[in-house]
Amino acid sequence: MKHSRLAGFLTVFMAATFSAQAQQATPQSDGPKFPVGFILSRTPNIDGVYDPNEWTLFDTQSAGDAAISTYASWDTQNVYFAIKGPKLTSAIVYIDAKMDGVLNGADNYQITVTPLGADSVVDTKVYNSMAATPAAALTKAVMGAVVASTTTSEGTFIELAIPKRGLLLEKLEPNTKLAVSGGVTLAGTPAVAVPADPRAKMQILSMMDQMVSQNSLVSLDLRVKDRTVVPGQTLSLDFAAKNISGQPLVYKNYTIGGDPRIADLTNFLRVRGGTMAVKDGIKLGFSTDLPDTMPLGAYTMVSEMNLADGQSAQLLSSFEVVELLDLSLNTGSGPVTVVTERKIVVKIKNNKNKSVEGIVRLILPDALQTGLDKQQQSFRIQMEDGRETVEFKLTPKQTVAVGEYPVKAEIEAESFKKTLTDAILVGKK
Ligand SMILES: [Ca+2]
Ligand SMILES: [Ca+2]
Repeated sequence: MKHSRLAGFLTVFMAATFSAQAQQATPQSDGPKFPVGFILSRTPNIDGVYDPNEWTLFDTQSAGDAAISTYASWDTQNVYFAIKGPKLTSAIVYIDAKMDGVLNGADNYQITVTPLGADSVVDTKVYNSMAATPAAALTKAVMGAVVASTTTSEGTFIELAIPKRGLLLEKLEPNTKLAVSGGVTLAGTPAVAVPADPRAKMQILSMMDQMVSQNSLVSLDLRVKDRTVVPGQTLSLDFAAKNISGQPLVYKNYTIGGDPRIADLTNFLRVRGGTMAVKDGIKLGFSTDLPDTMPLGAYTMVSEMNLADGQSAQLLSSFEVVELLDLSLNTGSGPVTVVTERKIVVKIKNNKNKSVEGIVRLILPDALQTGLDKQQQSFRIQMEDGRETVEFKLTPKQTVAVGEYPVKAEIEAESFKKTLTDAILVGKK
């Protein structure tokens, strides 16, 4: 690795040639401080295991000697909550999706997790307009929530994923806001709820894809062209650090790399220390080729400047790894009769920043396969977010028996391969 002594406003463009190195996690206690109420985009592993690289803390309450910490996270598909505390028997999360009051509108959710442990059940109720009691009860299936919790001698940790459709949200994106609060029931007799009514303590959370620690010496900034990437794609970022302290600023080093969850999958760059003149700074181009096996989800890149006096400034920037293609299979509605034509449609969206070519194969039971106009078709989508519709025509032969038949569509493009399944009903003529 080449070390550069950076004097003045120097731009160093780094090709993806840096060897990957593991990065040490910064202890949260004396690490950089981030503004409260902003939630960074990260996809946590809902396994009941606490990992500080998955969560943003937004509330702490005390329960006797113990602390109860409430965390949140988000990605384009889900909002996530976590609660860490002493031994608990249940947890509750309130969400006011439109932030217009917890008893106003049909956007008010009470999500209860009970009992805790392997048999955790999520129970969701919707509080409706002007009603203090739940107007409707949703099951876990309707809400689509997923929960995991563990209790050890140290206490209980709960992780909860709530899909956007469960909250009737069209999109989750930067600057989406939700009013939320969390509460728990402490293990023991009598059962004590902390706080008594979490709805009195709603907090507004803003979804962010970038966060900078609070400090008055250096401003960290980042430009990223495309935060949504697919496995195998190159992630390119332009970092900038500027001295805003009013006097020459000595720094020990400046590092850029993936958070500890992905540190061995991304490049790591360490720039040796130096001095930034007043109002002067450093610009760094950084790129990293994500492996084809890159796990899907939202992760962060961490850029950190360690200053001479032991302080550090940190910038956390999220990116989300999505599948190469978004796909859907539509076999039409209602039964198809023999000797009539039915369109079977595969819709494809390209999530890559380059053109993608592939093949769609339609696989039906033998009796139906011969009624297809084509067995397979190729497609090519030039642009990112470009869409293509691949259409097959099925005309069941006279001899096909009435009944339900499985339909499979195999889609292959580059190293991506996926099979969609549906069914088609052949009815009486
Ligand atoms: Ca976890
Ligand atoms: Ca409301």
